[in-house]
Amino acid sequence: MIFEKRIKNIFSNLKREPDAIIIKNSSEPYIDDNFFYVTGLDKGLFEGSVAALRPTGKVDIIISELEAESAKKSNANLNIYKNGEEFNEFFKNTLSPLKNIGLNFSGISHRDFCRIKDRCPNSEFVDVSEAFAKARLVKDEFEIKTIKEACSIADKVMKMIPDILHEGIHEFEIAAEINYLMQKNGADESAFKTISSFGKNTAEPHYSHGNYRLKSGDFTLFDFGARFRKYNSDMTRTFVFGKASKEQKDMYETVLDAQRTGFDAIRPGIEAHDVHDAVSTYIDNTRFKGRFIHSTGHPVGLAVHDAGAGFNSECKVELKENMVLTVEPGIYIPGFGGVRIEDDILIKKDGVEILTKAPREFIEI
Ligand SMILES: [Mn+2]
Repeated sequence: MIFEKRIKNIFSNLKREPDAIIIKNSSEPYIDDNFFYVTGLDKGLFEGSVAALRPTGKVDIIISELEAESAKKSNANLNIYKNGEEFNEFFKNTLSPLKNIGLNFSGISHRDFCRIKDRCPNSEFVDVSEAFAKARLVKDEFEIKTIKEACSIADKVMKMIPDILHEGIHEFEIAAEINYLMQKNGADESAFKTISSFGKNTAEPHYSHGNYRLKSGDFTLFDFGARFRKYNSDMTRTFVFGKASKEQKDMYETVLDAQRTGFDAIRPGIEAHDVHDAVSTYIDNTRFKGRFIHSTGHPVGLAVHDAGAGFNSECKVELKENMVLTVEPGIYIPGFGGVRIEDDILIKKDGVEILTKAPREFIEI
């Protein structure tokens, strides 16, 4: 069973095995995505729910009646409560025998932590967030298949964008189209707030969208992803609307070459910063030196920025087969505009498989 394997793997990342690991969801948006990682559930909200993981790979979940039907799709042992009293009863029974409890310090609310501490005055608590992160970096077969679906939805939508752009359209209109088209093509929702920026707004890497209207000669930048069964994709393309200037074309070609440098550098055994160093050195050797102002990429999975890692010059994560990450160099010139090209890749034995396939060559619309 795939989830049993995931849970055993999480425990194997710990020097000292706790008696159990407790995942406790708060309310939206403070839901720990590890809950879905260990139960395999891909529908439902599961606010307030608890998952207790054992070193044997078994998992108990405590959920309200409201989500009992959804939870049955998991192989977990279900404890369904009808009221607060029953919840407390289950919670106490699960927790009271535990001397040593692992918690995901990156995913639990402070209030929940205090409550658990109150209920278990004699237990010791250890942070197991790193163990979760480490396990989740390397994707299993099911995860890869699901991420590929999420990538193919985003891809399909990216390919439609040039046909829907026209002079005078607002940034927010295209953002709305993108979100609609992703859902229409099978996404559960957008993976994060869609970026649709034109003109000089493209120089802000995390701009979302506003009421700017498209003019001839503008850069247009679209950064979005689809969420499919809780797994995400994340991709970016930059086009020029109308005829490009030489400067725009140069920026684009430099970013594209920098991305290729990144693809070529990636293989199992190197450290993430090696990829970033290769890409940033490439850009810094051009006249766009210093204009690449973020990390080269990040892991993608149940979270868009998965496992809390960003691949910058300090990141010592060793790259392994079956990791999924983005490669997304960019050049940003304030007051002028920016170019970013972002794709999701799967690390293979001898290099990369690019999962997002929309054309990467320079496009004038
Ligand atoms: Mn990204």
